[in-house]
Amino acid sequence: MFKFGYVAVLGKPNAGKSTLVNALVGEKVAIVSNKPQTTRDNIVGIMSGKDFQIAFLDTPGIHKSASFLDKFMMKNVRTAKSSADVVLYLIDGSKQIDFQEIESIKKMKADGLNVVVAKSKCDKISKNDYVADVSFSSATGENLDKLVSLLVEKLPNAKKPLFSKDEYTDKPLKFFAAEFVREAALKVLDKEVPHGIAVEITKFEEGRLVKVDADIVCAKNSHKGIIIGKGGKTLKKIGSLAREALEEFLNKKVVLKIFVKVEEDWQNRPNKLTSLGYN
Ligand SMILES: Nc1nc2c(ncn2[C@@H]2O[C@H](COP(=O)(O)OP(=O)(O)OP(=O)(O)O)[C@@H](O)[C@H]2O)c(=O)[nH]1
Ligand SMILES: [Mg+2]
Repeated sequence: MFKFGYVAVLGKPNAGKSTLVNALVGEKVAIVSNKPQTTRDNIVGIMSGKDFQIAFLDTPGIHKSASFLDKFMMKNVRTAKSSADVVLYLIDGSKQIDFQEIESIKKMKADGLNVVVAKSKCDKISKNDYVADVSFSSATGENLDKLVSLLVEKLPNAKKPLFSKDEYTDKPLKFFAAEFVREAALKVLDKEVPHGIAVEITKFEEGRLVKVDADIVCAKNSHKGIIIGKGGKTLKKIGSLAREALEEFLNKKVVLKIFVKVEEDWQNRPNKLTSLGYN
């Protein structure tokens, strides 16, 4: 019998959710960074097997809401949790056990959700002795097959896959252009600066070349100078990293122009959030 279903991938910021989804989908559908709160939108990543298809919902890491942007992110987590057939909860295996987190997993189970708990990053030294359903590593691939079988077991039966075999995400190319710029900014910048960034694509023209204009929107005037850097050095670095990632993704040459704009406190302005696609 064929199986199809949605699996919401939940966990704290930095637990390794996006890295896992990319590893299983086999394409980079979600950006990754060593800084928390990288993912903001729910992103569908589709894994097609011989007798199953899983539509993963990569979600933002669970954290306390401070801004309207945080609220938007946590709303995404709730939507994913309530719409999925299975919740895959990731515990960061490289971090100490968090008892509050264990309580919230118990609550999800008590609420009747179909939960698989997996411990990530098993290639790293662990001080976390929580016994999960499976321990895995996206970095080495260890136990990924076991994790997938646990999920498939819990999926509903279906007549056929919902998506075609070559589909792997629900997002348009423009979304990835914006995300790759944000990923490059997360790589190059430090402290609170990258978290105060949003990226808006103002031009996306696909021909023999792909021409992309992007605005990096930052929340404070003082951040603008940091993002541009001395003689434009930092922005150049962000631009070339983002261009390389986008070229690899699209398999085409890309001409990318980036501009930096200040929108004071955009994370707390509902209208601005909407125009940036966070709604
Ligand atoms: N050693 C090791 N590192 C990993 C593994 N999986 C993820 N990481 C690293 O953990 C960090 C966070 O990974 P992400 O995939 O962005 O984590 P996330 O849970 O999506 O984070 P948010 O989007 O912020 O909620 C990155 O630096 C990854 O390279 C793994 O299996 N082993
Ligand atoms: Mg993520």
